[in-house]
Amino acid sequence: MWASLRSRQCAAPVLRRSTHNALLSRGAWRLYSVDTTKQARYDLHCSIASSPFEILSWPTPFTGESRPETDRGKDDFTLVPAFLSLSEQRVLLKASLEQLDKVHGVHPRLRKRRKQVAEERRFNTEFDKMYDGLWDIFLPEDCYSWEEGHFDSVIHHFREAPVTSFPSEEATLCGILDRLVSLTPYKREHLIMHALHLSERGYIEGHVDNLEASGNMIMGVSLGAERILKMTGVDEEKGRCFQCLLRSGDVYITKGVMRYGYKHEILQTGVFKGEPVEGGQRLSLMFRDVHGAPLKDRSEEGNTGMDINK
Ligand SMILES: O=C(O)CCC(=O)C(=O)O
Repeated sequence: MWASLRSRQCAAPVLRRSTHNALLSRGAWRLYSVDTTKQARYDLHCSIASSPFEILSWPTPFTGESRPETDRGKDDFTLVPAFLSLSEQRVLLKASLEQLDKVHGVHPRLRKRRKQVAEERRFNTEFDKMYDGLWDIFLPEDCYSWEEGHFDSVIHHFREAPVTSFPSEEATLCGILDRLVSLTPYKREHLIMHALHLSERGYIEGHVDNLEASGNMIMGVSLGAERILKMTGVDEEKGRCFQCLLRSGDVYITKGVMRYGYKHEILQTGVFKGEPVEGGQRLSLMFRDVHGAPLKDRSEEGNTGMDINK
């Protein structure tokens, strides 16, 4: 069922007949990252070392000046580094892993293995030091049953499940979801959510999400290991390629040209600005708007978070 979210086809024909051009032309978003702690913004062509973007190829070089042929699509990719605090990440990760277990069930053999791991961790005094952050929540690879990915699938070594609601939505989790939804121009009831857990060996090949299955926007929340998101232009965007380093707690949003005119890909391991990115288990929570979703009325909103969608 979830394969239907994705396809390898290029998107240009739909761009031309897109009903979402109104959104594309609003031009309100930029290909920048917003650092919520430092209030910093990085443009794609920003050369400072801490920028989370790396250009791999771009036909018209950046000069620092804004030019339409250089800037096309820049408004359509946003990265919000460190949007979720560690405690928020922990709550969301636990809930998402619980949801995956609920949907797929846990084989008795894996239950036994998980018990064994819990015991080992209880008696390992080094464990707390070794696994700070989120790593006590992820279990070793052999505690999960992974899908290998069949021949036409773009995802390999993963577990995936739709999320209509979480097994238990207490106030903290609801607050986190509200904050995430506040980054989008849609209401929660108009967003399709799913959780995608990649094993250490897991990766996602370049693809454009199925045009029929959802609308103009895709938002991803990264939890766990650092991974590289590679964006490669197709058709009119061919020749443009950049990558973005996703860390735990980061949120990225693609729409318009970046949604329809670029393939997105999550690498297993890679090199970002000359530094190796080792990979590891990662869980992403993905949000997509349903076709025809109305934009929410901003005047109705409470102050739930940061609005990057102006
Ligand atoms: O995990 C991600 O960030 C991307 C997921 C993805 O490519 C997909 O669900 O189609």
